[in-house]
Amino acid sequence: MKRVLTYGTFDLLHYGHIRLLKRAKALGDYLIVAISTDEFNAGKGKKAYHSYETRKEMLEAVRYVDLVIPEETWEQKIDDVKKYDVDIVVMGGDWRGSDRFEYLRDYCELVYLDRTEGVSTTQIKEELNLQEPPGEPEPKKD
Ligand code: C2G
Repeated sequence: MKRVLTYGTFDLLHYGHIRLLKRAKALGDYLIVAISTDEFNAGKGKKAYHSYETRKEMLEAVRYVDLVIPEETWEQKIDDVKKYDVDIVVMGGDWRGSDRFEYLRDYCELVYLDRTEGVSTTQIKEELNLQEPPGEPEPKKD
């Protein structure tokens, strides 16, 4: 039983996330996803659209995901690898070579997967913000 672990915020779940999860699961038999809590995100200067509970609920509905746990600190990863008997930590390529992950090579395999181009939570938020809110169009100013 090969156990895989990945970390992320997974806000406004999109096909880039799904493809990451699908490929991560394909590397083993059991996939654990540690999602950033709202408090941890605040520490990253990020505010997710969906709460931790909602993001957890959505990930638990993804067929590739076997367990969702909270990511509360940068420092918990070694404990996670030991506690869940993890063989491989997987992250998207934007983390390739990062000090936040490279030290894990002493504890497990570390795999970076290419990001899916053309989609990101930030881009979705920006594009949605550009749309007129539904309802009455703005009165024409003469
Ligand atoms: N991802 C991807 N392709 C995209 C967008 C995201 O492959 N188009 C991957 C990211 O590389 C990451 C995962 O999906 O591995 C989750 O992305 P985010 O929710 O943006 O995660 P991030 O903010 O990078 O948080 O401790 C690490 C952090 O929690 C990672």
